[in-house]
Order: sequence, then C-alpha cells, then structure tokens
Amino acid sequence: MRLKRFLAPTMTEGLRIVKAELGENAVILASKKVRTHDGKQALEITAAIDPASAPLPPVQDERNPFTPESMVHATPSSELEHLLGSHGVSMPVCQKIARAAEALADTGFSTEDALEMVLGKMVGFVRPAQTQTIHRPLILIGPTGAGKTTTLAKLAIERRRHGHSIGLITTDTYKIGGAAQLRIYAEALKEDMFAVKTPEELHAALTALKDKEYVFVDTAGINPFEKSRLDDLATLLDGVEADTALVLPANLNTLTLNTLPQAFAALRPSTLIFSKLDETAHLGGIINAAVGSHLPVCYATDGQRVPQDLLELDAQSLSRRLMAPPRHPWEESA
Ligand SMILES: Nc1nc2c(ncn2[C@@H]2O[C@H](COP(=O)(O)OP(=O)(O)O)[C@@H](O)[C@H]2O)c(=O)[nH]1
Ligand SMILES: [Mg+2]
Repeated sequence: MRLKRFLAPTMTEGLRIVKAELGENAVILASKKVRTHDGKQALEITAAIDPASAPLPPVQDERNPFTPESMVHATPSSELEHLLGSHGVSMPVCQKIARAAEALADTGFSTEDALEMVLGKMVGFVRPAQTQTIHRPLILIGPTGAGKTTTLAKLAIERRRHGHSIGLITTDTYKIGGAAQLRIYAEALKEDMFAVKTPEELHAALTALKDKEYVFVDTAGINPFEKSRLDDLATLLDGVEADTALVLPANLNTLTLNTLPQAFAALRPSTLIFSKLDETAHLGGIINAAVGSHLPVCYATDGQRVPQDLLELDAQSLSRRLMAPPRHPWEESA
C-alpha cells in the first residue's frame, strides 16, 4: 500500500493530480479543508494505491470471488486482520481492508476511523432517501424467511410516520398466510392491500396506487436452487418500473450469503438490505456480500419488532460494530 497526501485548490484538480501521480487505481481515502502556509484555502487529499491488488471484479462478470479456500486464513499479519478474520471476513477482503486501514492508522487516524474510511470506499452505502425515489415502487425480494414482509412493514410505517402516502402490494400468494401477514399491517395502517398473481394484476395495482408517494411490493421467498421459481418471479416483475432490494439474512453462513447476490442477479437487485443482524455476532458475511456484489447497502434490521428494529447501516456504524470481537452471551461467565 502506497499512501500519499496531496494539496490541491479544488477536488477536481486534486483528482487530476492523484491520477497523474498514482494512476487510475488510486483511491481517495480522505479529504479535508486546510490552510496553506500563505493563508490560502486548499484541500488536503489522502490517496492510496495498492500495487498488488487489482480492483474487485463486478459480480455479473465473474464467478463469486469467495471460495471455501478464501475463508481459510493464513496467520494474520496484524491485530486488525485477526479481528476481521474472527468476524468471518474472507481472507482477500480481510487483507485488503486491514492493509489500507493500517496505512491510514500509521498517519495518525484511530483504527476505528481508518476502518470507517476504508469501508466507506469499499462498500457503497446509500442514504435512505436515495434508496427509494418518490413514486418509484420498491420491490423486496430474497430467500424464504429472510424478513422481507417484516422489513417492508417497517419501511412503510417509517415513511408513513414522515407524513408520506404509501401503497402496499403483495405477490406472495404462494405461501399459506403470505398475503395475510402483510394484510395485518395494511389494516393497522388503514391502507388497502393488493394481492396479485399475474403481471396484469400487478400493473393494475400499480396504476391504482400511482398517486401514492411510496409503494412497496412484497414477494414470495425464493429458493434460488429452484430456477423455475426465479423465472416465474422474473416474468411477474418484467417491465415493472421499480427499484429492487434484495433482503439477505446476516445470520446465514458467509459462503451461502456470498452466493445470493449472484443467485438473484436475474431479478436485478439495486440494493441490499441485511436482516437479522441481532441473530449473529459475525459481521463478515455482510462485508463479503456487499464487497463481492458491488451493490449498495442502506438498511439493516436487528429484531422482530415492527417498526422499531430498523437501522441505517453506514461505514461508521459498521466499523464500530466490527471493532468489537464477536461475542456470544452464552459463553460469558455469570
Ligand atoms: N431476530 C430477527 N428476526 C427477524 C428480523 N426480521 C424478520 N425476522 C423474523 O423472521 C421471520 C420471517 O420474517 P418474514 O418477514 O415473514 O420473512 P419473509 O418470508 O422473507 O417475508 C419472522 O418470524 C420475523 O419476525 C430481524 O431483523 N431479526
Ligand atoms: Mg413474506
């Protein structure tokens, strides 16, 4: 890892200098406003280049970079690498994060701040307002029991609390009680709920709800090993102008979790939501899945309570959580 600081009058000029000096693969780790010795305002930009590491390939083009072998950690070369490894972060990602964070820590940042900066570069965190555009429906997809319906209810109630109008649709007519679960929330919110089976019914429901600011579409859980179920959902959603969030349980084993963004790629998820953060002490799976898929992350859920157990995930909160070694209450002495 080569780390260098640059002074530039503007960010545009700074980026030009960084690229000229460190090449196209340089990453900006931090920038802050400073005064130069002659009293002028300037930007101090900290940039880094790791000659050994090529950028991670996009998930659509490459096989998943996380193999069982990548989970076997050689002797960790630092405390941070050891900590990340204990969370189940795969070895290549672990080394990449640890090296970048340590280089920053060497320049005076705390390890937690350095980790936050590096995570901020490697994972695309988005603010909630950017995850859902007004009048553009949000479809929640994911494996069975991931927490789609519960998360959808949390998001809808959150929007309603902020004074927005909402609309609710479910395509989950597969599981017994699937539609009934959302109907309970719809009744509590005094909203109609549309249960739809065909593309025509879905379009009709979306048209009926076109004046609502935030429309949420729940779907049946999909086992991606059953290709026909994936194809059926793709057909149902075909042509629908919407954003799609893939809900992934954070407590799945990390190798399985890593395969899911690719398994669901045909449904074109635009963002990841991690559920059940409260049911695991290991955060490696979510780091691996977010880094490997290149999909932005916004929300996580950490409990069954609706609507309370919803949190915004960002580099700071994730870094804070990662800095604590995984703990299991049942292993702690009384
Ligand atoms: N502990 C925990 N349980 C959750 C969370 N989100 C959902 N659940 C529970 O997981 C189960 C499945 O949730 P559901 O929303 O029906 O999943 P779906 O099949 O994807 O729609 C229910 O018992 C939920 O209460 C979470 O963040 N933490
Ligand atoms: Mg459901």
